[in-house]
Amino acid sequence: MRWIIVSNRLPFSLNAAGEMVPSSGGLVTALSGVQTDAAQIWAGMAPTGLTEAAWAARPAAERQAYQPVFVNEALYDAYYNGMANDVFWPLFHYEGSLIRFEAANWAAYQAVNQQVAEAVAAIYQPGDVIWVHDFHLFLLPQLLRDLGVTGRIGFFLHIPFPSSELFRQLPVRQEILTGLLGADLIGFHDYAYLRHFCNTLLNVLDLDSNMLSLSWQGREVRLGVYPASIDVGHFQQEAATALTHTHYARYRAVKTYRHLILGVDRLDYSKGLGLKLQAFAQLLAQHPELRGQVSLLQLAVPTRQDVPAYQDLRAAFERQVGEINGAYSQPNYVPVQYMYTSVAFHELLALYQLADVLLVTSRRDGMNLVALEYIVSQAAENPGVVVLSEFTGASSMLSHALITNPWDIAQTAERLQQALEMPLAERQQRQQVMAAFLSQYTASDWAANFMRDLNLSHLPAAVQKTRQLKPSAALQQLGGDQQTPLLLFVDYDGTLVPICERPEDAVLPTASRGLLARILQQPNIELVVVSGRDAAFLQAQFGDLPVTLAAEHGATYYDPRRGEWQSQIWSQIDSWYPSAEAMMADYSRRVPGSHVERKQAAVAWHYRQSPPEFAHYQAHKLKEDLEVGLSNLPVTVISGKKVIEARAVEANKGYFVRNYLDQLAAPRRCVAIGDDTTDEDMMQALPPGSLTVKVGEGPSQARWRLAQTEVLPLLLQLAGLSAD
Ligand code: GDG
Repeated sequence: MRWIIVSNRLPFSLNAAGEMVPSSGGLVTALSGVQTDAAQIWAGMAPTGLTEAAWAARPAAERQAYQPVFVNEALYDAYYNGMANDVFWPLFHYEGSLIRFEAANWAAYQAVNQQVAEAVAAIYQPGDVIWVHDFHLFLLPQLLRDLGVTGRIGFFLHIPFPSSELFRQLPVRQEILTGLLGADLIGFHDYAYLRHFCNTLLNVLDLDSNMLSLSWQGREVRLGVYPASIDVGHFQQEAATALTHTHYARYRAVKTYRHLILGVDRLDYSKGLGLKLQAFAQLLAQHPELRGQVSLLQLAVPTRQDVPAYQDLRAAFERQVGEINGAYSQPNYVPVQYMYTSVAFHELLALYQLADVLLVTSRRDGMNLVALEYIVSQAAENPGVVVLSEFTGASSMLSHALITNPWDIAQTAERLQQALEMPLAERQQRQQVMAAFLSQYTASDWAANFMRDLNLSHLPAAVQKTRQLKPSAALQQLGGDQQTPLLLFVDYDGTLVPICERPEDAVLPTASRGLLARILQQPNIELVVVSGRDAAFLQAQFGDLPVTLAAEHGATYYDPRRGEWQSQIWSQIDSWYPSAEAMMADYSRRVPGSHVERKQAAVAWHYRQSPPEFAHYQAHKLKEDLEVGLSNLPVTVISGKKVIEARAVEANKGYFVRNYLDQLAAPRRCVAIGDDTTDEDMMQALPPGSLTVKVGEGPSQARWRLAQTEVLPLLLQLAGLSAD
């Protein structure tokens, strides 16, 4: 098995000498920390300066490890800057005012995703697992499916997933979601992001999920929370090297003040650098004794420098640095030391070691790996303190950091003071807890957890354990003695007739009625229609055809030989029905568009026409109310597609079929055909060797599957008739 990792960029750039230089950034840090035995290929955009011809001349080992995608420069710009950076990045970081949506950029985004999908599909081999990363490639999972990839596809989002209130502003919201749903597993850093995603699915696609998985186009899509981590061992090992010590000594020599607060961020508005400076300025304003004693060293890594919003941000930030330094500088003391650059890895480690406090004030941050790196780089005998924004994914993991709301400047200033004054014992205790956690949860664990769940996901092929049935082969599959009479249990909606938007429109077509009449003229064949519909509806459809009708999931049935309906209910319906009905009536007053359906042995609350998110929430509440209020009574509470139903315990297709079979004197060759989950009970109740058929998509225990349009041809074949 190989892993094909796909991200926007490959994890290296080329220097002037044409050598590969590892890139920095959160995604690369997380992924390059993963230790695995699986062979890996990394696909992504070719780095600047690499041509197709130059790539073909690179060593074979490189060409096997990476699959560069060569995209036209203007197209790349529209996809990357125009769409990813000007739409998704601000939207997903709650910066609505910075969003610039343009149709041309969206077209470029689609085109580049398509190009990447084709490059990946070209190297894909059966058995490979594809792991797609981040917001540049939202469309990739479904595009890969469209190109015939049937293997496992995982998707991990490195940035937050915003509240559905915000996501819904996106003009291409449906396309993004359906693109993603081509994956078998979609992972997030934090539970809140997963929650937002599930609400969004409900609001935009009217898709219900239980936060763990959902069913989409006959496949199961799993969902999960996998906070990213770092290669802890590598950080600890490199922190102890001579190179790190050299950098440390150099910085230590020029540290003439007592305390160092460190910031390490890309110069991005999501990182809250302005808020950081305000908090630091407030600390100095309120604590004159700290002036000359504490300095903030901000490493601001250049990023997206050609985007105007980033140029403005840099100018504003530098102005703010100037103002603070103007106000508080002293000879030999610069309050804010600002480096607009990235530094070498060992130099970064030295800074982590030197700093007394790491200050992270992100306005939003998917995770923030810098905080994790700082923690594992601390010496146990004199560790520093992390002041961490509560709007980072990392704040859920780093329980013993000093958490702050970065918008509350006074609070952050106070946290800084608390960090600077924190006694050694408390610093050690906090550090110990977090370092111990991280030593058990590294980047490899992150990836292993994700991959484990991805491997558990159902492949489209695995769902097909229920095999496709050709009507002409049905009798042969059924087996048994040809003289033994046939007994067919057949569901109505979605099986004998297609599902209709309005249930009252699902009447039995005259042509179908004619075919059924022909089938029923054959000797040794009996048809039982088992449906959730009420008796009156079924009677209206089948009229005087000699069909046994089981209404309300078998609560009552009509025997054409006797010409009367018989109840199957022995329990006390009155013991629960009025209360269930009253509770549902109460909910239908609260939830617009919902209504109560009263049946003989069941009462149901329907909310198909209601505002999805609110109705979904109320449905959960109603189900709970019913379960608590009706506990120990002979009733089953079921949640179906946009319906909550309370039914007599006997109103169950499996229960009905079992009783029906018990009454028979002689054996039968049995067949059950249905499309819904309630039909699974019916299939389970049949004797071994029966023919069980699932209609349409979705998981099922049935041995066979076919399309709704093939149900009548199947019945004809079973009756020994041809379809014409
Ligand atoms: C995205 C999400 C999420 C930084 N400066 C230098 C340098 N770095 C390295 C750090 C760290 C990485 O870059 C930054 O990672 P973060 O996680 O803090 O942030 P993003 O780049 O925004 O990453 C983020 C992440 O993806 C992973 O899913 O946590 O929320 O925004 O590893 O060490 N490395 C070197 N020199 C520098 O100057 N060598």
